Amino acid sequence: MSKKDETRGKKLQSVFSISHDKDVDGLCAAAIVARYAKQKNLDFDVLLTDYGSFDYAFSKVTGLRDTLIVVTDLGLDANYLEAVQNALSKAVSQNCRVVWLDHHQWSKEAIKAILQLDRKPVVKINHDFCAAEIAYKVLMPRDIISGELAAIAHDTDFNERAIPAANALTDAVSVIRFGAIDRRHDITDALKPLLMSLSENGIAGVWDSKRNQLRDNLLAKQVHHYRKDKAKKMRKAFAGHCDQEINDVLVRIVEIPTGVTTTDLGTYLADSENLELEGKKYPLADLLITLSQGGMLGFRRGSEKVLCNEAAKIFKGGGHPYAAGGEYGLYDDFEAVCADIYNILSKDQSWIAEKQSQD
Ligand SMILES: [Mn+2]
Repeated sequence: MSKKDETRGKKLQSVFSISHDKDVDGLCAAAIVARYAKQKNLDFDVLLTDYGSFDYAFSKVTGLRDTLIVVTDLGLDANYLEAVQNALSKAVSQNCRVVWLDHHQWSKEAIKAILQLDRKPVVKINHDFCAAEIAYKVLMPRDIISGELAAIAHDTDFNERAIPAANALTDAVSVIRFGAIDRRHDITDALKPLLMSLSENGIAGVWDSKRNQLRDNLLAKQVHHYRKDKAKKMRKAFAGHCDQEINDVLVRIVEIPTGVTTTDLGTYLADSENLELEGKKYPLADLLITLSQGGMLGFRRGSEKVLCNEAAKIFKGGGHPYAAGGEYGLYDDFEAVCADIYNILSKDQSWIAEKQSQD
C-alpha cells in the first residue's frame, strides 16, 4: 500500500463548519451541521464569517486533517476563487473532504473549482431553498430538530415573518454581532452559545414559547431595546425618502441608518402602518431601494411588477426577483444619488416585469 492509499483509507475524525455569520440562515445551517457531527460521533468546530473575510476564514482550513469541511450559506465569487481553491486543495491533501451547500448565485467556474477537488467533493446549490433547508435535506433529512431549524431559517430568509421566534432570533443575531463588532470581540465566539443551544435543543433551547420571549433574559432585554431604537431610526430614515414613478411603478429610495439592515428596513417599509408621516399616508412602493453609507444598494419588491435581480444587475449586483443587492459607490449627496438612480432605471427598464415578458 502506497503512502497515498494509507491517507485515503483513513476515517474522518471531525467536522469543521464554515457558515454565514450575518443571519439566522447561516446560524441554523451551522447548527444542523453540528447535529450531523454529533450523530456521527465526530468532533465539531465552527467558523462564522462574512463576505470580505474569506481569505482569513479559509486560511483556517489549511491546518485541518481528517476533517469533513462543510461550508453553508456562502456563495463563492470570482474575487476569492483562487484563495479558497488553494486552501481547500491543501486541506484535501491532508485527508479532508469538502461539502458546500448554498443558495446564492454561482458562476460555472466557481462550481467547477470546487468539484475539481479530490475526494469526491459535494456541491449543492439550490435557489429555491435557504441554506439551512439544504443542510437539512442533505445531511439530516430524518431529524425533527433540524427540520424545525430549517423552517425558522426559511421564515427569515424568504421574509415571511410568520414565526415570532424567528423574528426574535434575527434581532438577537444582530444584537450579538453589533455588540461583538463594537467591542472588537470575535463574532464566532460571541454567537457560539446561541448556535450550540440551537443545535442541542432546537428553537426551544433559546425561545420560551409560554412567555413568548427569548430564554436569556439579558438578551431579551437587549433585543427589546434594540427594536425600539431601530424603529426610531427607521422612522427618521423614512422621513427622508425619495419617491418617483417610472412607467407606473413606484420606486422609493431610503438611506439606511447605522445598526439597521436592509432586511430590517425592507420589513418595516412593507408594513403600511409605518408609512405615515405627520398625518400623511404614503402608498407601499413597488420597488424599495436602500442605500447604505458605504454606497451599497438593497432591492426589495412590494409588488410583482418588479424584478429585483434585474434592477440589481444594472448596479453590478444580483439576487432573487424579491430581494437583491448591488453597488452604487461612495457618495455624499443623497438627493443627487436618487436623481441618478431614477435616471439609470428609466433608461434601462429591464427590471420591470412586463418589459421582460415583451422581449
Ligand atoms: Mn441564506
